[in-house]
Amino acid sequence: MGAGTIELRPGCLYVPGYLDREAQEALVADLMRVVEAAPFFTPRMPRTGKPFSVRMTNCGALGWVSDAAGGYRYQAMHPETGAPWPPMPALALRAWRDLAPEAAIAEACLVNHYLLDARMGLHRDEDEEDVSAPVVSLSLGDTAVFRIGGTSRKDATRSIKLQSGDAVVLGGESRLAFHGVDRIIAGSSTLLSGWPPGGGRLNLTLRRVRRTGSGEFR
Ligand code: MD3
Ligand code: FE
Repeated sequence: MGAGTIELRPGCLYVPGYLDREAQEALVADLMRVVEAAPFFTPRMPRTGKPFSVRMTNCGALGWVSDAAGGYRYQAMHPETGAPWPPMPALALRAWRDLAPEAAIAEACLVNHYLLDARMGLHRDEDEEDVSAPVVSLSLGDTAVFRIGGTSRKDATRSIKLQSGDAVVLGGESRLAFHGVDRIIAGSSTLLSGWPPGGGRLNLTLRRVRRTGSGEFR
């Protein structure tokens, strides 16, 4: 745990300024290539088909997708192009190794794009078979007002601002905590002035999805 790391609640580590400006710019350049191969899509709620306000894509072996017919799931192909997801940027994998050194290698990197009116309601991440591994989040661009509670929807929540370059590691008791993004603060960062169109905020979440099998490379 670095000097600047703050434990927001048990298992929830907040690392402000984890990526410096140069690393943030390099990661944005990598993400441009990811999005060329795997364009952003609009996920939809299971059954109702209500669209998310956040657009998403993925890189790595598996990607998180959701639509009315199939619901929340991980799959190896883009839901619209049918192509396999592009590889994870080396910088993202390096962050995983550094921030989740005990975990098996990350299989999925979900890339969320928030335009200024996008938000993400309070939810739990429970579509992964392996919830013993943490989730690692990297924020780029405009600041998000992020909310995290406990493992029950009724638990008290606290709010923190996630700025460009900040990392969060969600493990242990916090792995199944409720969390969401209340809003994006317009004009709070210059990082995404060139790309993606509309600027806003990008968030990467790196995850282990499957349990590690015997003899599997890690
Ligand atoms: C707390 N993304 O993609 S990242 C998501 O900023 C998601 O885009 C938000 O929630 C975003 O599912 C939050 C921080 C985060 C990620 C996973 C968590 C917080 C978490 C898992 C458990 C508890
Ligand atoms: Fe989540």
